[in-house]
Amino acid sequence: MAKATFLADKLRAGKTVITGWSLLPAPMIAELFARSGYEAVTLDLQHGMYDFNSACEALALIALAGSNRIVRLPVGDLALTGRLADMGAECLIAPMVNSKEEAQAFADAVKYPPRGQRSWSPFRAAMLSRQTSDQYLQNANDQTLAFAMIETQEAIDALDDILAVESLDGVFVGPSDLSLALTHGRRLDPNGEKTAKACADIAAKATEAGKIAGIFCLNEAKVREAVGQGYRLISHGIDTIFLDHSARAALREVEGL
Ligand code: 3PY
Ligand code: MG
Repeated sequence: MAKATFLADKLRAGKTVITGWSLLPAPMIAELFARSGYEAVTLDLQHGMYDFNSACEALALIALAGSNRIVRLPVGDLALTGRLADMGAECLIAPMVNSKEEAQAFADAVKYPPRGQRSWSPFRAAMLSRQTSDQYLQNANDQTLAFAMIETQEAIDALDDILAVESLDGVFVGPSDLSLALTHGRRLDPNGEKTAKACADIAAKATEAGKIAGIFCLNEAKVREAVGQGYRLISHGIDTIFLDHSARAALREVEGL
């Protein structure tokens, strides 16, 4: 059986990883992303419809198809953080992290002592990463990534402190919420100039602090811009949008017959 290739190793080696983004809780959709060649697939438990059971199933199918496994958590859910790490998520993205304390509590839920306070029993994660429990214990803190989302004014104000949390591996920018924060709620402008400038600043600071920078992108131009800004974990391709666009296009082809 092929040896697992860990997301953490790729990102720490400076590789750019593009992740598909799945909101629809049919695990085979996540598998389709993986089989179509996406190097990683993210299951969205914040704004998507995944629950614990559908996420568990999808994580296994992504692993089976040979891609890397990422979850975006619901806001502030430390219990689910540990449970999804146990079920084989290699990277956990926590939304709306606004302070050093919140970043620390989240990273503590991802890492085993002495680096954190994750509780032991990763039988599924060990299985999916093809390791014995002893091997898993030895490697888990390096192989299981904690990313805090930076998407509020509070987070920007606390960025240096958040980046100083040692056990945090990276930050992940949510440009939509960030644009709302930057315009005091007046404008949703994830692709705008002001948002782009803030994204560039966050990537520069993260890289300087030795953290991995990640970002949610809504089009190809934004992916290119993000790569140039130093982002390495980049989402591009959302199942709901794929389906919506394809359904409209298919219907247009036969409309009026
Ligand atoms: C944002 O852009 O705010 C996100 O969280 C992406 O889903
Ligand atoms: Mg957001």
